[in-house]
Amino acid sequence: MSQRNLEALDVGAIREAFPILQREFNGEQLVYLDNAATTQTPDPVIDAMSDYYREYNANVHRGIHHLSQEASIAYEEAHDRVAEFIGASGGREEIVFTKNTTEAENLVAYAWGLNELGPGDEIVLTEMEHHASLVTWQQIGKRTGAEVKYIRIDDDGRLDMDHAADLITDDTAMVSAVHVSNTLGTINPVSDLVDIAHDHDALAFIDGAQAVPNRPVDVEAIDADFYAFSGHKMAGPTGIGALYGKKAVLEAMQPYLYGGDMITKVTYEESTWNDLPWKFEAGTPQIAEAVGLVAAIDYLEDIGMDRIEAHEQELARYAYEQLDAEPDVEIYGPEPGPDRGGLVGFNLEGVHAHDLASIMNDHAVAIRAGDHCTQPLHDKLGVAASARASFYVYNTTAEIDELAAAIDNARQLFA
Ligand code: 7TS
Repeated sequence: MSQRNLEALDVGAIREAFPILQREFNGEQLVYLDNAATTQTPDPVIDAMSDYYREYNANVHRGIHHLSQEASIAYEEAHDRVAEFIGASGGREEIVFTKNTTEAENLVAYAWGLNELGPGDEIVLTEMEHHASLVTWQQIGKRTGAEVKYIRIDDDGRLDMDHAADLITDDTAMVSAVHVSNTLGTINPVSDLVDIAHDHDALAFIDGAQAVPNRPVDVEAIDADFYAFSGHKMAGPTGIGALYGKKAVLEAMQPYLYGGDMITKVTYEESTWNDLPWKFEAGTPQIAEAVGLVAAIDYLEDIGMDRIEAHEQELARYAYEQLDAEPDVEIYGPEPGPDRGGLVGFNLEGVHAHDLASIMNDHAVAIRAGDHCTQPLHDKLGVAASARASFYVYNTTAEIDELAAAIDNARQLFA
């Protein structure tokens, strides 16, 4: 991507929409590079949620009164907007709102996995799964007798697709794979994985927590049976995520949570289930958060998902090159290119990632340090922890220079 494209995105103007970026610590302006954990929230999202509480806060699907009607319409239409955003032509029936990506994984694991899996079945994951998927399917495996297998990664942090082709067989019932690794930055060839899964009549679940915020995603082009992401990683509020599911697959599934709103008819003996997606949305849902998520989607689409992707690729390349020039910095994951997303995980020799993050924090540079909920992957990399800088639409190359300066600082302190 050219520099011109980067400039085409007016980062200065974008930053003005994010009040939190003005914060200072120890007299230094915040440099927020922990976007893979959670992104910051722009004024239009804050305003939309504030308007909801000021103007039309009410419970949904149960009131005849004006406020409930307005809230219900906004809440229902939020499903349509999410469907449109990720290319789900089935509309609201294919979008279930959840708390986050983790809950979407659990919904499918409980509602589909517990009922459908048994001894002899296999669940295929990748070695770079987030705990949200890894721990969930591991437990479902233990409870059902299904065996969990892992597609290997190579030394560059890419999936070994030959191994995937060997591992996925007619015994495979579910392939669950991360779209973009939150630790390595690898963008996986998920539509190829889905094709292999379908060749063997297995279902495919794609964890899009690190993909939907940063690039155009078309779930039907990927052909995933399930696809999940979180609002708080895409300029939206916490407390809301979405599970996309193909209509026929969702229809065949039992509910996950029982209670109000997810039923059609209830007697003392029996209950029948509501239509999609409400069958999977028991109880009072995240109404304000759904309103906020729509505002976030509008905000991101106004900028353009392709431009956001280009901006992040550029920042990731810049950061990679800065860090790669340091002989004592080890970077994880593939080299910059079309299959690497907007984050860089690394370690500075002789300095624990937590100490590094703490020194950076003294300079108001916020990064993540730890295992990033990928402990088995860290075991495989041979480290207990790593540091990670992750970028979003409001980050600049100047902020990456500050990251590099803070690394210099840490090196001197520990020398
Ligand atoms: N999947 C991936 C790939 C993720 O990166 C995360 C969160 C999740 C699932 C879970 O998302 P949640 O919204 O349900 O929590 N990843 C991170 C991270 O890298 N640092 O903090 C959270």
